[in-house]
Amino acid sequence: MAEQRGGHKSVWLIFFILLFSLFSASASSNSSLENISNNVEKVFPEVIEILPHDSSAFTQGLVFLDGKLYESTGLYGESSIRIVNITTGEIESITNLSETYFAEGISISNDSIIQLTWRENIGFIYNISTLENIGNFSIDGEGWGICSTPSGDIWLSDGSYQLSKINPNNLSSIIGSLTVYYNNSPINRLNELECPFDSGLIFSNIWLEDKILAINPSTGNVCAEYDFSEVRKQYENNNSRELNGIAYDNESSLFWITGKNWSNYYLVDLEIDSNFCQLSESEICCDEDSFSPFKVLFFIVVGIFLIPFSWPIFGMIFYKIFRRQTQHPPPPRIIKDTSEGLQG
Ligand SMILES: [Ca+2]
Repeated sequence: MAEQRGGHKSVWLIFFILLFSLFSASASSNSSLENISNNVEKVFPEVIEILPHDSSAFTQGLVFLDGKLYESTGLYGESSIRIVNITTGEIESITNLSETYFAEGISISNDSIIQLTWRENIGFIYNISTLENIGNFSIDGEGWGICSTPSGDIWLSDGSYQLSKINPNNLSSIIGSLTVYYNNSPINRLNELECPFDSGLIFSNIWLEDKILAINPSTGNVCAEYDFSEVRKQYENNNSRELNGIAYDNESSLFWITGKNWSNYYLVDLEIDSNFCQLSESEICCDEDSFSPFKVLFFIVVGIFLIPFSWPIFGMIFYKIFRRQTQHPPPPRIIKDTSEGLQG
C-alpha cells in the first residue's frame, strides 16, 4: 500500500515536471522572438540640403548617377521619364509616355534606364543620355518599384509584402522572391526601391506613409526605419502626397528623397547602424515563427490535460509505467549446465 502511494506521488511529480518544462520552452521561445522584434532602428533624418522639385510631378521612381537625378512620374496621361539638374532642380530632358501607360519605378541596368508600368505588363528601356526608348520587356503582374544591387541583382516590388528577384538579362523572368518582415510580421505596400550599399541592403518606402525601411535581403527582416513625416510637415504643403522617391549617390554616400507632388528634393544621410543591419544568419532564426515544435507540443499537451475525463486515463498510464519500472525484477532463471561432461 505504501508503495502505491509513493507511485501516485511520482506520477504527479512527472506530470508537473513535464508541464513546467513545456511552459519554460514556450517562454524561452517567446523571449527570443521579443529580442528580434526590437531590432528595428528608428531614425528621424536631418535635412542637409534642399533642391526645388516639380510639384506637378507624381513621383514614382528616383535614381542618381554621375551628378544627375533620373525621375519617373506616373498617372495616365502624365507619365514621364526625366533627367533633373541637381544644382537648379530644373528638368534637363524629358520623354513623355503614351496616355495608355501609368509609369512606375525606375533603375539603372547595363548603362540604361529601365522603367516599370503599373498594370500594363510592360517595362521600357531608355538610353541613359537621350532618354530615347530603345527596348521593352514584359512584367508578370503589377510593377511598383525596382532597384539594381551593386552585384547585379534586380529586385521588383508589386505593392505586396514580397519582393521578386528578376533575371537581369531579360528583365522578365522571376528567379527568386523575398518576404519582408517588420517585427516578425510580413509588411505590405512595399513601393519605390533603392539598393544602395555593397552590403546588399534594400531600401523601400511604404505606400501611403512617409517612411523608408532598410531590409536585410538574406532574411527579409527590416533592420532600420527612417521617418520623414516631420520633414514633410515642416517643408511641404497640403497638396503633397506620400514620400515616393529614394535615390542613392554612391560618391557622397547620401540620399536624395522626394515624394508625389512634393515641392523639394531633400539631401539626407541615412546612416546604417551595423548593430541593427549587419545581423548574422544565426541571429535571424525566426522567419518561420508561426511554426514552433515546442509551441505545437505545448498546446497539444495542455489541450489534452484540460479535458477533465483525460485525467484518470493519464494518471493510470503514468501509474502503470511507473509501477512497471519500480517492481522488483524477476529472480534470475537458473539454467542447469549440462555440458560439463563434454568439456576438457
Ligand atoms: Ca529608387
